Amino acid sequence: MDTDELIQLMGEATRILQKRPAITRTEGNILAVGDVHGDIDSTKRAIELRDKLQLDQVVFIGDLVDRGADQLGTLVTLMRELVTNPDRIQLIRGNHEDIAINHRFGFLDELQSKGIDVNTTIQPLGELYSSMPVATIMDGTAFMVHGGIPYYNGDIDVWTIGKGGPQLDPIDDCFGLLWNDPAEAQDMSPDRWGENLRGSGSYTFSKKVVDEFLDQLGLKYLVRAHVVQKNGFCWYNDRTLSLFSANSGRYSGIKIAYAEVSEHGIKIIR
Ligand SMILES: [Mn+2]
Repeated sequence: MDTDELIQLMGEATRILQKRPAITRTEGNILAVGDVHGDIDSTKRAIELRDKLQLDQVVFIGDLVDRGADQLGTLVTLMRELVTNPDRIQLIRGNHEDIAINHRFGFLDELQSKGIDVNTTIQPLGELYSSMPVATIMDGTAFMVHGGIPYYNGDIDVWTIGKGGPQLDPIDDCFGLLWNDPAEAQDMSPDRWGENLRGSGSYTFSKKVVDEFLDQLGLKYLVRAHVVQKNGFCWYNDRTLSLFSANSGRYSGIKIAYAEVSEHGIKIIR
């Protein structure tokens, strides 16, 4: 794939994602996928599993690029599927769908090494990221998001949260959705909100926050990603499922997991 073809495909994907709200609605039976980080085999397998299990959609919950063995191939695979079968795939933004993060964690280097002109690609890549929804809600069932619950004090109306720009900033209202973690993931036990070892404006949230947030939205589960899981998944408490779906490059040895999510509940899929 050359630079022109990549920019063309990114434009087509951006136009589809721009029509979607910041927080989408998800219905039916879906396959939720955690971080793939450039693992093209896991990415293709997730799409195949959607079809084999006759699910309605595959929902990638962010961190599509950086670190892995074939990040360009992974993003191209996802964009082609989006363009071909838009009703059967969702791409939810992770904290690595960010131009500044891609500078530091490998995606821009990989593009350059594959002969892509990074200078002309940066702007359409940023537009792609800016067009991505930041969470999805399955009514009565689950809030699905890369990081977790954004910091709030008092009341929160998630429907007012907007999409982010090409680079995420802690003042963006979607920042916490993409960066925050359950307190249990960092062995912390704050009453509600705690510091987050990732720094940069991120927080950890307690089970009390999870209960309050989900109950307010009439949901049962928080389905998120963002943290490496040796076994591919982890229940941090009875309502928070964390998924990790990459095992290429530095993540070799990880036992990948996905999750089938429907109104009937959650089932781990290998
Ligand atoms: Mn992440």
